[in-house]
Amino acid sequence: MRELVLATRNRGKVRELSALVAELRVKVLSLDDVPSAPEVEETGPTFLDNARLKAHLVAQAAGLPALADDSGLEADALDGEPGVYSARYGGPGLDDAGRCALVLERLTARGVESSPARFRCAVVVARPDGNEVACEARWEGIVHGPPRGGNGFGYDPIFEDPVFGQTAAELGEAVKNRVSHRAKALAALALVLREDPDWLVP
Ligand code: ITT
Repeated sequence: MRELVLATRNRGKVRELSALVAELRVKVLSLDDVPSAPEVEETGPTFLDNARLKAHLVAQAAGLPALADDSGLEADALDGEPGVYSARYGGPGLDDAGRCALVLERLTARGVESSPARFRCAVVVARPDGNEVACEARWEGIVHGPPRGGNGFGYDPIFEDPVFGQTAAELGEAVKNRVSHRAKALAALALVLREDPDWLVP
């Protein structure tokens, strides 16, 4: 069976990606299976640059295809913040709840209670020989407080889907995995790979 390394240390992503790649019919490995995988400095200016960086470094280290996701939240009223800094917004002392609180504080500081926003996701599958497939997608919604819901991770409790009227943390994983930025990027990737099933193992 073909093998694919999930190049992420975020447990929320691992859970979602594992469900989303099921249709690729690959054996999924984690970074724990690749002890030589380097810590990646996400210094790129875009989600796509950072996803590329992660996927190629891990594919090289593992000698296997690797899938990386770079993603984050953009709030219009904050000029696109937290953006590519989503994981480290506010510095290393904050956890997910602290970062959600910081977004809400900064909205208040700008005199608004809510803002149009989107989650964005770039996914890249890289092979050790340097070839790659990349896809991007977004999930439009509204950021506002107070945080609601106990599912998901990251900014899910403050991101409301306008169709469901619920936050991503209230939706539950089955629904989120149909409508999210990550779900749509993975669906596009699956379409590309389905066209060329031998791409993962040339
Ligand atoms: P890896 O680099 O190891 O994959 P990371 O958490 O550092 O893990 P990113 O640099 O891509 O990953 O940062 C993504 C951050 O954006 C993540 O930590 C969350 O705070 C936020 N985020 C991304 N997708 C999200 C989602 O579906 N729900 C909630 N927050 C999300």
